[in-house]
Amino acid sequence: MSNYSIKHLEEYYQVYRKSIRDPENFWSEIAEEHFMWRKKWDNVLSWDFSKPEIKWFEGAKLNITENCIDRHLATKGEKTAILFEPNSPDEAAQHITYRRLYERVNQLANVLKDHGIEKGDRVCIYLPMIPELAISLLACARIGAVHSVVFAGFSSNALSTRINDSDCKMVITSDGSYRGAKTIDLKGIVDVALDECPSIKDVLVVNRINSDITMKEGRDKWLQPLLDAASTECAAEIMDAEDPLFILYTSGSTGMPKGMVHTTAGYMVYTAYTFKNVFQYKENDVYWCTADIGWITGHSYIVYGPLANGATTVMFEGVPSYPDFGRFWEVIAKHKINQFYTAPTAIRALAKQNIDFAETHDLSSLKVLGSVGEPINEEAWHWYNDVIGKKKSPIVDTWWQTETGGIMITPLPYVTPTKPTYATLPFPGIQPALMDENGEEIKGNQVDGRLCIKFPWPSMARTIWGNHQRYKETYFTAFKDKYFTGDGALRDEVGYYRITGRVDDVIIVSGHNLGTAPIEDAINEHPAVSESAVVGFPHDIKGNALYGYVILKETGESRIHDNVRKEINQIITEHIGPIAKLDKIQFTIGLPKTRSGKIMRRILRKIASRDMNNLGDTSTLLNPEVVQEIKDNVL
Ligand code: 6R9
Repeated sequence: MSNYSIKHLEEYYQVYRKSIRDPENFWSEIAEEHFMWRKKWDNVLSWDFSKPEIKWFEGAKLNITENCIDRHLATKGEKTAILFEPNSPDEAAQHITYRRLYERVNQLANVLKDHGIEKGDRVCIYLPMIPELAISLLACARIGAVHSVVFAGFSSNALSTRINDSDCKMVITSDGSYRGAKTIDLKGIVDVALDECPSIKDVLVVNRINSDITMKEGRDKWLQPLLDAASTECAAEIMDAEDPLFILYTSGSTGMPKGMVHTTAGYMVYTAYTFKNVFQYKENDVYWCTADIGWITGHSYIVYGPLANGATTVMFEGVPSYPDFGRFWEVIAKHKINQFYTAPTAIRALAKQNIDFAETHDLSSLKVLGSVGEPINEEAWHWYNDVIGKKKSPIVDTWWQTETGGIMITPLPYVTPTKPTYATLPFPGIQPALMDENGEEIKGNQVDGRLCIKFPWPSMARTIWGNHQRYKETYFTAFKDKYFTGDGALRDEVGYYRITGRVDDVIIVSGHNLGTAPIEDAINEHPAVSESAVVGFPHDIKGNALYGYVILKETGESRIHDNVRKEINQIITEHIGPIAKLDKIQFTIGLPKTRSGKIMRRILRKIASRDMNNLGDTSTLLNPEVVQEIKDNVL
């Protein structure tokens, strides 16, 4: 019997040891007992990181939608699979049962087939957070088409680049989307993109905002009439374990985005098993992850992981600030959310608001709080723990990546004692290693280095679409026979991991390696500071010096600014040492961020170095307008 749900710390260590001693046996037991296979595998794992080539459950046959939907129908047909909460609180929520999900996925699958989509074809999905988005992923998976979701906040340029990179045949989109008080003309963005995309034959359009759009004759069709005419039965395409399930683009440090390719069986097993354990999901729980399905977090922990467990998963169309900053907390109270999974950037933004926004809502249903996407600073961690969790909902600070497919380092709630800013312990099956600059593994505790993974896990990306060489160079070349994450980490005295940020964020000042995250943590301790970012800039004597961009909770006079500058450096000196003091502190109204909330340090670095003409593409930023403001006020 596998330990599908880990209940206490001793059990975690037992399971972990078993997963390392005999990984093949460990994963095959889980796969065997908890999933539906059309044919079992011939071989659990074959791997060679030097090529790199990784295969899990080779020879097995399955369809992931039979695991996410069909097998639940007998016992959970009337259970809510997807709970849709619209942008406006005045619009009713929708409860889509497993039975209805089955019918709707099959209808769309049939429409795709009618439009010539076959196993292996790529379909681009460019939709807001409405049920049709999740249904589109599943409909593709039903017939073996490879979905490529592009976040519906990306520009036409970013969209056409991604469509062309993977030669998509079709786009599924909507007339527009709601975002707080605004509407966005999605179809207009698609139209501009498609001028550059010769491979697209058909565009299926969901009517979401009833807007007046142009439909191109012979290419564009409203989706709803096609669905209404389609059968609610569609036989699942039987897939090989290693057939691609989806492509998802992630930006690299330079050039073209990387189309990470995830395959079927390993991804399914790993996302399902991590979901069960990291969120301790119980049968009648209501789980909510606030990510967009345009990101890996949404793929793995809104759609596939929860549905494979027969869970109720919430899809939220709106934003945390509309109609006011109490929206998240109102939704938690309304749907009695048990597990809530969000990002530090959202937590920091909400922690800045009047505490009444949180305190006027009943949050007592919460059992687990999750964090993902970037290091969570100490102040935000405590606010989340105290104000939202009332110190009784453990915070799971989950470290992972688009490339890893699923959560890699994380506490298990009610199992692993948490520690602020620490992602804590590796999930079963995950073998982290910290490496030094000479490529040697650093053993023992109380050490820091570059974070690698030594052994394959089922949900790792198998390649970059159309560029296996780049996959090899990016992830398997820096350290021999290891997957290099690009992150730095430290391991404390009990073996807990703390992710210190991207290694390219390490700044060497007078020969000392400084991670940006601990310095920013220190800055954020100042009561007047709401957010900060630190970068290096060239310095004659020190090699590099530190430049801080700081957002204040309230803007004040310049006299106060000078005091705050001094106090920030005092706090840094206390927390880290004088070596980490900032040479320059620029107060700003915002920081350039990616759509998933990550600070674009590349831009900040260039501005701090006065390399203004070469900022690269800023059009995919969440807030491109702050770039000019920062440039105008550079010190
Ligand atoms: C899931 C996701 C991956 C990068 C990763 C790391 C950062 C994610 C984190 C975290 C510290 C955490 N990151 N989770 N850093 N603590 N809990 O975010 O995927 O968008 O590909 O980003 O995000 O730097 O390497 P992705």
